[in-house]
Amino acid sequence: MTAGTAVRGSRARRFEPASYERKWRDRWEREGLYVARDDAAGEKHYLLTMYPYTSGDLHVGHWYAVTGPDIVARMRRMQGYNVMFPMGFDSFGLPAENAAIDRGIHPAVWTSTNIDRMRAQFRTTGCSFDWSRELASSDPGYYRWTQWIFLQLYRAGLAYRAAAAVDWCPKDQVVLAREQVLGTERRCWRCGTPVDKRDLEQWFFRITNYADELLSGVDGLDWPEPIKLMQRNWIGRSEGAEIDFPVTLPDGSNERIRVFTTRPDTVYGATFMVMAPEHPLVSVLTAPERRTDVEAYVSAARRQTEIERLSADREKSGVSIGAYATNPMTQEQIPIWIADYVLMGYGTGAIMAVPAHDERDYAFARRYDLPIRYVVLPRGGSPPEGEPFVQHTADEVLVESGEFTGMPASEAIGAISRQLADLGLGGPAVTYRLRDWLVSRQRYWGPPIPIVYCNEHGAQPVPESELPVQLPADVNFAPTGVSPLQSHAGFLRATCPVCGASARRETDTMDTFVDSAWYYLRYASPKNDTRAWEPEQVREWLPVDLYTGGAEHAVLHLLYGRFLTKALRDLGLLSFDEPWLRLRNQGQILGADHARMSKSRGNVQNPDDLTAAYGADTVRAFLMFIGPWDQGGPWSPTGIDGIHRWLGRVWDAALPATDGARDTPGDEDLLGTGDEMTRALRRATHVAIAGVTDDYEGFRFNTAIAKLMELTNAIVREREAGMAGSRGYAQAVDALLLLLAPVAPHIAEELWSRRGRPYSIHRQSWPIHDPGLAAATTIELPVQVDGKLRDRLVVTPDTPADEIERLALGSERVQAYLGGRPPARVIHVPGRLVNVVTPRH
Ligand code: ANZ
Repeated sequence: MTAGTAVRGSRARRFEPASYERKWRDRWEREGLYVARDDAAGEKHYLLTMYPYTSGDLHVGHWYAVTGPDIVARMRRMQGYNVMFPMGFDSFGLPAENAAIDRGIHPAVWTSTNIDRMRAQFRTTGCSFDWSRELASSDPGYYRWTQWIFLQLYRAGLAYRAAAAVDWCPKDQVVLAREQVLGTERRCWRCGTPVDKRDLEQWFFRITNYADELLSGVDGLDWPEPIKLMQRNWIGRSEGAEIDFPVTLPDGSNERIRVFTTRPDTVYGATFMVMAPEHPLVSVLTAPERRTDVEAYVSAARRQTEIERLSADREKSGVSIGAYATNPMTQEQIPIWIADYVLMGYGTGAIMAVPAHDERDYAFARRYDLPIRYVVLPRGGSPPEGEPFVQHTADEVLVESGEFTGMPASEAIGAISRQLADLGLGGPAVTYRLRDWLVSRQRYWGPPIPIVYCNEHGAQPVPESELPVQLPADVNFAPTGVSPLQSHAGFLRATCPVCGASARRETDTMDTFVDSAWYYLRYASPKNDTRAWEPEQVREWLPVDLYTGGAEHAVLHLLYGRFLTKALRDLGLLSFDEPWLRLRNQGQILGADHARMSKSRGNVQNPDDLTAAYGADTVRAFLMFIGPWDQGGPWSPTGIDGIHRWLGRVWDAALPATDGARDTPGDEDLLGTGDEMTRALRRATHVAIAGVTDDYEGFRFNTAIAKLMELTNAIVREREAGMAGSRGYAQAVDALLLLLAPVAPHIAEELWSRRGRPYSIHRQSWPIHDPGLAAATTIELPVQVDGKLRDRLVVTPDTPADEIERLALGSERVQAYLGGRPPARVIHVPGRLVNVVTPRH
């Protein structure tokens, strides 16, 4: 329909999102508007948002998470970038399996039903995902390559099997990764059940080989500082020395107990040693008469958690093993104890105890009456009474420390480490809190680990040509504590790739974090069925330029992906060091009661209902307007109406007016100063272009929308002043629609089309702001008397209205017409003109 025939209030003129949103989405999809082409012109821009668990319905939080990056993706396309913005599903893992168990349906069925529903819901958000690249981690075409990656790591010695005391959830009947054990109460991350310990053969990835590079690489990343700090703390680098303490075994042979210490300067004060109860030398060294006590202590310690063992206020306990080691500096024989405050998994699992300078060693020495010898003191100071001396400042010196006596402690750290190295008894060392990544799970719904066990040849990798090791569908997956695959005879049966004899297949599956540690690579060539990724496409698209997602993945997922990238690089399979150059985290959308949205609280907002009532654009704009995107905020049920009204105003402003009330031709004559009047609008337009672009780039969507609202107001004012027919007006409306397109893609497309502009608005060039126009520091305001131009005022754009009216009335020329009488009226159109109406005679 053409504008001229439109009738006010007719159906087609009304702002009714339901009448066009779906139409445009279908067309975008049909025409592949957002499909990323490998060979397209423009600088590549790979924008990725974390793929979701296939948990069921999309909630408002999903909408919130994806709309932000979608805005940026849409702007980048209009700026001429070749954008890839893919989406997929994290469809393996416990959530799917547990839900399937609860509902009695197969995980595969449950998962694919959810994927279909979630994909359809994602489409209603209007997000510009490239669905041609969709992937799901539970698809054999995907997990085949997860298994392939496992094999590459295995061959490189980066995947290994080891017995480990692992955290075990008695409810889910599954081994947990260290990170899945939450809080000091050590509860399962999924079900909150307190976690036990069990000893099992497990598969690990050797992430600790990369501890140093994972740490130093953090510095160069454009990530939020709190996330970078969490990565650093998780890796937990500690500098010090390793020192060997010689021991003689009962059979007369010589051994050494290696310790890690951050205070090699205190070695002369090491009056006893403490080993972790699990230390392999404990049983060898224990004197026969101490064996019963030691064994009882060891088994008690194993039942405790790391947190309990490390807790500072707990009374220290331990037992002597009846053996002695030699302090390598004093040559004294010092007794060896075991105590649960020393952990096997940190440093070397043994310490030199320096009770004079360490709180825990001090408490232990007091309890068991072991010698305490002060070896570091403030210059000229004396030992404190009844407590250890733990400060470590620049002004301390060594005492009773042989040739090092009198040396500043800070210097002695290096000097003693060097001397120990010269003696072949250790040297400077660094240790990390980071542990190797436990990747095996005794569950069904994950990629089977591609290993078989042969009686003759032990663990053997499945040949790559036999991948994928398919998950059989016909299993009983009720949780029993062992993998359901263990009772599947067909799955278990395998042949040894070395000798061809029958072998038994590994039944553990991989942690879902393995899937998500490489999915960003798969999007580059998602359909390739001969390789995990096509090197050429990976070179073109990777690394990811901008990654977005929840801050809850600050440590694990992000660290695992970084590790895998580095490991694959070292295997010659990738040529970059970091997968995600820039990271932004969205905040959380809370319920109207300011609490986390949850079904049990009944404060969950269903995006489907909102979309049906208001349309997707309103929901998107509303969510982005709640507050800074990285902070989230509470849902306010009233706010959405205001946003909806704003889009209604955009609608009215963008369609040619037909109500005839204001923009009659006579108005233009009356005002007579069209050029000056559009100058203010032009300025408002260019200010908006600059500000909105900058805000989108900085993820400040709320302030971007505020600026779009200001521009809308400026346009509406212009229309009310009768300027809707001018060229400047049309340009301002076009600019508004272009700037609005990333936030509200449907209404922007609909209005663009109704204004006769070429399809699609999402393929237009991003408006470029003219700093000269935006930066005008003063404006000229025409001053009329009874509609005729009589004077001009030069003011700043932010001069208050009453001040402008005062200046206009104070003008000599205006006063000449008023002749001392008060005016009948003063009409002030902000930014455009002042018209003084004289009283009638
Ligand atoms: C002697 C010493 C003297 C120590 C002194 C401290 C102060 P961070 O900084 O956390 O790395 N330690 C080493 N391995 C341990 C283990 N497996 N379990 C429990 N404690 C262990 O801490 C390193 C310090 O923690 C090491 O330095 C060691 O005690 C202890 F005045 O060695 B220190």
